[in-house]
Amino acid sequence: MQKIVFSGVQPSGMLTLGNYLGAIRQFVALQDEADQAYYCVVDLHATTVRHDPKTLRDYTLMVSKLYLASGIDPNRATIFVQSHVPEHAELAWLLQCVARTGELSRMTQFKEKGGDKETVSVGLYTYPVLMAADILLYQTTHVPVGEDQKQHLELTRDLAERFNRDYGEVFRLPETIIPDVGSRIMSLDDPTKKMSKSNPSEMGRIHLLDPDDIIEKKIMRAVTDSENVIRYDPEKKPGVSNLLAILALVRGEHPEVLAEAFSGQGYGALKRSVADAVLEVLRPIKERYEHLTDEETLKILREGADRAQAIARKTYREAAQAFGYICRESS
Ligand code: ATP
Ligand code: LTN
Repeated sequence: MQKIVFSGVQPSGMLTLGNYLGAIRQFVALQDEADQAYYCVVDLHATTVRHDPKTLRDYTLMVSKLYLASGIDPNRATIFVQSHVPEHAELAWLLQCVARTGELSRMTQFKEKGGDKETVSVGLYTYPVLMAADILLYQTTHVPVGEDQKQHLELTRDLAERFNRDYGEVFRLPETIIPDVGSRIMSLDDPTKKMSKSNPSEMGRIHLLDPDDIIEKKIMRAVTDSENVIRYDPEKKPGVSNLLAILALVRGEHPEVLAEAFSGQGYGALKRSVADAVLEVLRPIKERYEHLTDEETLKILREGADRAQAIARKTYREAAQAFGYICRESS
């Protein structure tokens, strides 16, 4: 069976070190292993909360460039913008008629983003169904994501299974790939919360394009604890463990082993090593980003959308036909 990888990132802000270590690094590794890899900039998802149209356009281009700068190769993977392939919204509608309000009400991310308020958009509520459509359109076998997306992937499998059972075998059930370490990089100023690109606190996150001195400052000021003992214990020592996890990921080592190596040293030494490692891993990304033009990025996105749409259209038609919508053209 072919290995088909799909994943997406929202253009809802500047990408963070959490996005890179939790998701994008896996995207780069998987483009070589997979028979097909699709990496989408999910702009339809980014409009489920209040947004500024101009900022959305800027971030859409910026995230696309950061995909390229991080090492995603348009010759090995298909990079595209979600709204350029309308089948995503079309299949989402069909799947909204398969999904149940009960299962969407149980989505923890919806609740965390204010789902109890009457003023949140209907799009925020149905967002996991759009995500299922993204994945199922490409007959995806593997979806690399961070820990926070696990529940959405379970819903995707449930919807695919229900559709296949009730209307005929159209969709493949995807597997989730979540890294053991790095699936949840925590905020630097509040290590009990996830490092998130849309959180108002700037000091909690490292942007991939932050200048070196700002990165150093954010890491050197990271919240730890008063014990001054280096130990990997995410429950009891979330700040120190987060720094160890970041260092381990960047160096390709284990956080427990690193903790041993740092034993007897203070938090200052650990922070210095983390800062140096992060600066080194981000340097080539920043350099490549500077050299990418809007024109060449837009060309890659157009070609990506053409390739993606050819596959998406085929799956959508199969699903629509199985569901009872008659075809406009004879296919
Ligand atoms: P937002 O703050 O707008 O919700 P986000 O920073 O959580 O955004 P997404 O676009 O939702 O980012 O996520 C893109 C990918 O990055 C997803 O696979 C997600 O699981 C992963 N990811 C996001 N934040 C982290 C983090 N702190 N640690 C590890 N992975 C993360
Ligand atoms: N919901 C995800 C982004 C996302 C996604 C996808 C990830 C949208 N569609 C399909 C994997 C596969 C998020 O907020 N991180």
